[in-house]
Amino acid sequence: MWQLLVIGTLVVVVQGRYENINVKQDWWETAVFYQIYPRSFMDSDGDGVGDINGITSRLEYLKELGVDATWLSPIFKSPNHDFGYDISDYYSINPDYGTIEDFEQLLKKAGELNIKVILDFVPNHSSNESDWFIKSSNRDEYYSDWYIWENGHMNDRGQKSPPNNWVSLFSKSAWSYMPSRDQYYLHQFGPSQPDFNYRNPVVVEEMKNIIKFWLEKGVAGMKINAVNHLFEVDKDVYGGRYPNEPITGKPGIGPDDYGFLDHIYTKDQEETYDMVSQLRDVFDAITIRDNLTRVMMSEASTSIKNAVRYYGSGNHAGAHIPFNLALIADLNKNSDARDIKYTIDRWLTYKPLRKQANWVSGNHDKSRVASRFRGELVDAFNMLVLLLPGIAITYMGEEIGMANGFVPWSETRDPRACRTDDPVNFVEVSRDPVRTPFQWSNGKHAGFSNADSTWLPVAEGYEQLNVAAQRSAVRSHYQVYRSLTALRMRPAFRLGRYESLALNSDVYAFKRWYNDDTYVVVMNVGRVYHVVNLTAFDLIFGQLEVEVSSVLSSRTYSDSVQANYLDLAADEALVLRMQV
Ligand SMILES: *[C@@H]1O[C@H](CO)[C@@H](O)[C@H](O)[C@H]1NC(C)=O
Ligand SMILES: *[C@@H]1O[C@H](CO)[C@@H](O)[C@H](O)[C@H]1NC(C)=O
Ligand SMILES: *[C@@H]1O[C@H](CO)[C@@H](O)[C@H](O)[C@H]1NC(C)=O
Ligand SMILES: CC(=O)N[C@H]1CO[C@H](CO)[C@@H](O)[C@@H]1O
Repeated sequence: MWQLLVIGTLVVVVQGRYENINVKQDWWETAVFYQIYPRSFMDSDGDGVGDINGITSRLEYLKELGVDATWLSPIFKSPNHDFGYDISDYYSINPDYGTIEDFEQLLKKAGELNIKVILDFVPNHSSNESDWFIKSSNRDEYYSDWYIWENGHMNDRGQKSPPNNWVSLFSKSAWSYMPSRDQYYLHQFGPSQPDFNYRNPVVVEEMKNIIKFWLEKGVAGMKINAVNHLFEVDKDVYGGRYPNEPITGKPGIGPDDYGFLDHIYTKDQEETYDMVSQLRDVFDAITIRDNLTRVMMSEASTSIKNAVRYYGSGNHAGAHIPFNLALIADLNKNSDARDIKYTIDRWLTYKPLRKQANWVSGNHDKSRVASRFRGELVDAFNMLVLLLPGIAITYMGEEIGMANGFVPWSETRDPRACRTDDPVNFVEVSRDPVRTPFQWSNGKHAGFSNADSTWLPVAEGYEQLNVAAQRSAVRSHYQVYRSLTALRMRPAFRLGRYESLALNSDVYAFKRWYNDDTYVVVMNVGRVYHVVNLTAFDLIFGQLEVEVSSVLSSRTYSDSVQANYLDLAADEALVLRMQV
């Protein structure tokens, strides 16, 4: 077995270097995906909330960036307790965002521009205002068992209390009482997001129908949200009662906090992987029929070993693109070049050999790159996302280096922040700062809307930091981003091999090559100047030419540098090409 593995690896090496350049790749395999949070992208009708026609009006911008596909955070009907992540009707469009005709128009225009559209699907829970949940809470025969209902307990003081100690991701009990059934329902997220019962086959059928419905409409794929929360432990194994989760004992965490418990019964359950494979079959059936791949993306915040299981194994295909959240979860302000190398190489090590990697540097839940690291490293992170092997996934605004906005308590909308009831510490969990309106120009509300006020305030500094300014500037994050998407079309980035080094604790570098075309991407993520010697890489010597340089670099396109003596300013990041 061991020998077979070694031989298999060698074959890959040989093929990687000498294969014909016309290697067949499916459309998604090296695509750039751009996440749009529709509420904050572009408001076309002046109500202060972004919408579908707004997106349609800006599809050319995506084209200009070199984006192949966009995935939209949920646009389905929702009372917006969690801004679309609580869906009340999976078959219709949220009127805040427009109509089904508007969406069809978006698909049409996107098709003309050859931009694929992916929808975000939230299968773990519906809204508490969906007909399904309302019927279920009234014990309607057909829907009664669609959600997780449990009897409460009487506590010592004779008061009704939740079935067990489970805590929601949005803090406090994961159970809420419903008088109409005199029972509690489970919600792993907010109380407006009751969890579906995946042990009910009728529910599973409905979920497959939803996917089918939107794929038939012409979307190129779906992103399956929070997939590792689909199942809870089988209570029948525990005598018909859901067991308490063990306490982590982490210091400084109270019983209302999600981190108080070790979530061994409410996430990453074994049944999840088979469910993902069943959902994948729905995508494949339509892919085969139309001879056009419909992609399944999946999102799970979990350990690396669980994360790579979403690729599937053997005859059980998983997602095409299980999100790799390592650049978000494993790196922070204090990370140095060695941490970056370790994080990237670790993911590539765990990833199944023949599958495509993917790189995500941000989303609508996580602090922006300019704030999570620092503004000077925006280009370096875009180089990672766009030039590492595999798929690139960009959250809107990262291409211009948007930073977290400031949203005071009085204007806070995120239910995760509101649930804390804490006008001081809410900032630690609020996701509003990464959802502030997109910065198009230095005009009113940054060109996002001409309403009197917008649903979240525009971030400070938009007068300087916006698309219009960066478009007309000679050097800007936007220009760097475009150069990178153009560069990644080359075989060295689409098909080439990867090798990396931490040249010292501040300088991370990687090499990508295909046949004789060789590149080195090098970034000084430290705060001081360094001289490095790139000949530490095999077959790197002589002169290299600058292809792309970070905004603050003193170097520009086609400058020459010496491999054995490269001086890098603090924060400087370069893409270099070997001269032959
Ligand atoms: C749904 O949940 C939200 C938030 O907890 C609550 O304000 C609302 O009244 C609930 N709606 C129904 C129909 O139960
Ligand atoms: C399917 O599409 C690919 C290119 O997209 C084409 O090469 C192939 O011939 C098609 N197969 C069939 C059966 O139409
Ligand atoms: C760079 O490294 C190579 C070999 O690793 C060495 O021969 C050379 O002297 C080094 N150059 C400088 C300027 O330190
Ligand atoms: C990255 C992502 O999709 N996060 C979502 C996970 O699911 C919860 C509940 O549906 C949302 O609130 C997050 O935004």
